[in-house]
Amino acid sequence: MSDQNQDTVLRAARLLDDAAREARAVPQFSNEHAFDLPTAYAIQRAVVGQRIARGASRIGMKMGFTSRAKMAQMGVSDMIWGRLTSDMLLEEGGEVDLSRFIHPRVEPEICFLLKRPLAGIVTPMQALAAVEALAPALEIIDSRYQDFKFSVPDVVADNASSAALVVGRWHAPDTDVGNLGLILGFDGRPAELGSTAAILGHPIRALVAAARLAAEHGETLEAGHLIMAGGATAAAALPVGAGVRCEMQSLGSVAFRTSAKEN
Ligand code: OOG
Ligand code: MG
Repeated sequence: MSDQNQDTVLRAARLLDDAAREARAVPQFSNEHAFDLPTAYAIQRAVVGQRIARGASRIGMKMGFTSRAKMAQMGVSDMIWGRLTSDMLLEEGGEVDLSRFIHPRVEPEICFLLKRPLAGIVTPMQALAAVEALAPALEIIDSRYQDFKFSVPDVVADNASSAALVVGRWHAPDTDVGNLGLILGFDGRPAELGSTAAILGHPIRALVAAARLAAEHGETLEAGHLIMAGGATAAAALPVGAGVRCEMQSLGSVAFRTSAKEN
């Protein structure tokens, strides 16, 4: 990487890391000057590297834009991925402090826990054979960009908007999650309805894609890692002081509460 490019990576990484820590939106980095996808992933690596230097550890990978609902909501058509770290994992059923976020949204996902490493081109059967357990999950996303607007390189640099995740009860890996109805709601009022089939036709395909993309970037999905398959529905803005619950057919529910106070 050229010195100039290296400088862009470090500058963007600092900007995005500060924005996340201060819960303050920043202008899209691509407005200032265009950068390509490899540079975007290098920025993401540097952003997460700063968090790891402060004591967080890597716990897995998230997939983004694996459903049409998400692609349509955000106006993009490329699959992306991001890095999950220990500071993002929140307690199921707990209270989430909204003051740490800028404009948080929540979306229903499936989470896979791996029992062995996975990388490269694998079949859905091979991917499933590496799964220890799977669970209904909620991802909290929070773009560090103003108005939650970005280009694909922008959102990749911003670690795919990832902010936090809450994972429900684990189920056996052979549990059929191909087409499960789901309802995401606030205080019992439905906000989004959908099916796990919206995730690439079957959520296991998100794990197949994660293994391929990891290898393309010189990474491996490790035993013990959590892999988030991507939102099955559009994301919904998180209200303050609300009970947030997603009920998934045959998997049960995953829930948390939001604090009463915003920024
Ligand atoms: C980007 C993150 C996409 C998903 O599940 O599709 C994502 C965003 O929507 O801001 O997490
Ligand atoms: Mg997501």
